[in-house]
Amino acid sequence: SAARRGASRRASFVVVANRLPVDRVENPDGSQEWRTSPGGLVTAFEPVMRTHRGAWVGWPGSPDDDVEPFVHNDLQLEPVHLSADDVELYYEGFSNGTLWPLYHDVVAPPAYHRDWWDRYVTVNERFAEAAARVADDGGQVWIQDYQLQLVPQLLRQLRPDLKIGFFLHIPFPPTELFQQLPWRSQILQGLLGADLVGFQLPGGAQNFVRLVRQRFSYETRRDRIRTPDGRTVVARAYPIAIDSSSMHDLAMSEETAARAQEIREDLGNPTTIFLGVDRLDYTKGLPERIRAFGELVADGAVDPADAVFLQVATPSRERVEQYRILRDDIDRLVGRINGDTGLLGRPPIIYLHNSYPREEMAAMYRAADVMVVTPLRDGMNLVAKEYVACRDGDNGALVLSEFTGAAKELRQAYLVNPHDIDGLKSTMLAAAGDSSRNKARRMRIMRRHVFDHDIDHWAGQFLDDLGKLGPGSDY
Ligand code: GDG
Repeated sequence: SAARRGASRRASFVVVANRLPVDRVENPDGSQEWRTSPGGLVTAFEPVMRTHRGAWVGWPGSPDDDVEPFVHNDLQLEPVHLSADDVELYYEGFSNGTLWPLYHDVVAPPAYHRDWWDRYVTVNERFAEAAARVADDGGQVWIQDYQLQLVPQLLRQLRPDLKIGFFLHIPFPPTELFQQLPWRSQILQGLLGADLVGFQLPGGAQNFVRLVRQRFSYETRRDRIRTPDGRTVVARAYPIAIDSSSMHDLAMSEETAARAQEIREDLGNPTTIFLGVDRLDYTKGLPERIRAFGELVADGAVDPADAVFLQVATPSRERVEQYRILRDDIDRLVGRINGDTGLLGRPPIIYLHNSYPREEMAAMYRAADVMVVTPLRDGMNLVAKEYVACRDGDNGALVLSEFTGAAKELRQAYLVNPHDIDGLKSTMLAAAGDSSRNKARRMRIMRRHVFDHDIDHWAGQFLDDLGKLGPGSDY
């Protein structure tokens, strides 16, 4: 394997994230190896990792597993140990049972438990110590996401020489909601340890600055905050993107074209394929969209002999109570609709609770006539951008919730309020029935945006700004 064990060397660029960008896989002969996990972040950091001496600090993905630092595909990996208790309290508990619902507009009720919080602090300390060990003098450290909001401050205490950046992948909530958090001041102080705090949307950055001003009376000017120790913290939006050209190339390959054709045939060659692709998460608006489609079939507006809804729901956070409830709700809903309105061999909804290789996802995007993305709240939503990147000709339509970050960029999508079932129904019909000319025009504009603002552009913008800030700068 490409892995090399041994003592870590110091790195001038360090990414800190809950998970390492690798998964342990078992070979048929029982041996194990690491494989780079699919997903954008690794790709985003690859160029920087290569030009700098890069390292990645994160959890290897299984509890109670002691992994030594190792090198995989030229990437230096620094594992952070999590016990089964850590996973339960810090990850499933505080991160996914408190912060995730709170930051997504409390679409599910957040739970506040002091033992979850205590463990969140302990684990954040562990990540900060690992980053402090590996970062070279004056290096740059980029911390990722809601699981690690205390790391900026903890790391600054250990290593005041570093330039520290933080990026939040999920929404930063309105101030009224954030104030519910019993540990609101600690979280804000944690983030203020960074030189640059990045958000998906300007609104999130503004919420953060306003909270800091209200709670601590720090001096703020637009996107800048002065801290009492004389530092400047900048809070700004960096809408995340995808590796558009590699996604496009994958979708345009002959293999993908053939597979897309096969998928259409397997689905009975309907005129219209509606597609949904989501982690099975209560923020994604799955029941709303399924209910709306079910009503269209029941009303006779959509003929199951002629249209199908393909829903891929990737298993997610299955040990968290709310996720189990959601899964049962969706099972019941899909079963009811297919039972009530399906024809022999033609269930209106094909529901797949599974995850697929990138190639298969690209083929589904290519096969789909209408992509339906209806989260109740979503920081960005990469699926919407991936669909756009996978289109070529003049067909294809994107139905997109107003409550996604992506809706601020993809203005030519068929925008919709996912709480409004009638609105969902009419928008899905409008998208399916629009003229090729309109669809082509909308798609062309969105495609240009997705290609001009790709993942390299995203990482470049953030790191350029970070380079200008921090210790030794007079920004
Ligand atoms: C968080 C924020 C923000 C899904 N199923 C499979 C699969 N996927 C891939 C998609 C896409 C990614 O997972 C999902 O990204 P999203 O952005 O849609 O949603 P979250 O997982 O909630 O991500 C979100 C994002 O972070 C980045 O900042 O946009 O707002 O919530 O890339 O394609 N990929 C494969 N098989 C699957 O079955 N290979």
